[in-house]
Amino acid sequence: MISQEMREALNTQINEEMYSSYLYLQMAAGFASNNLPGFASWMNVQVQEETFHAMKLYNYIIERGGHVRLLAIAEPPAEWDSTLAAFEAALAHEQRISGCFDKLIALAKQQGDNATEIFLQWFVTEQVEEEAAADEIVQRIKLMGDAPGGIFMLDQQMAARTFQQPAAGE
Ligand code: OFO
Repeated sequence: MISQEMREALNTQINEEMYSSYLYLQMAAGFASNNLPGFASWMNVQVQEETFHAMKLYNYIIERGGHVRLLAIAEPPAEWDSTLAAFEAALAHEQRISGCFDKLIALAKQQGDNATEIFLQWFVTEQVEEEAAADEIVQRIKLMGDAPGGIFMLDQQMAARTFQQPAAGE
């Protein structure tokens, strides 16, 4: 069993992950409308990843004998000024999510909830990758500067990303 406070905190994190999914779906829609299908495809893979994160938390709460309560998902911003601005927002968002997991782990430690602490370690590793992925694209866009056709070349590379379903137990 997990404590009521821990269950509520994990439940809130499901909502954060669903918001992440919604945020990236909105970004995907913006890229698709701006004729950047590669960026849209990259974001759609991100949507799948975030849904997977939410489901991982959902399954854990149930496995530990808790009840899941789905909360309202906030409305994401409607648009961003540029491709760079969207990825800078994605990076800032991932940094905030990393902070959420740090707080959840602090709570698990405080409660002596070793199982939840170990469970949450997966997300800590995942967040390192998530931040690095967003940061890499921010840096690539910045390096490209105003190079003619640069954004369209990068768009073709972005299309290569696919969703890798983690192995069972991950
Ligand atoms: Fe983007 O890692 Fe979950 O939220």
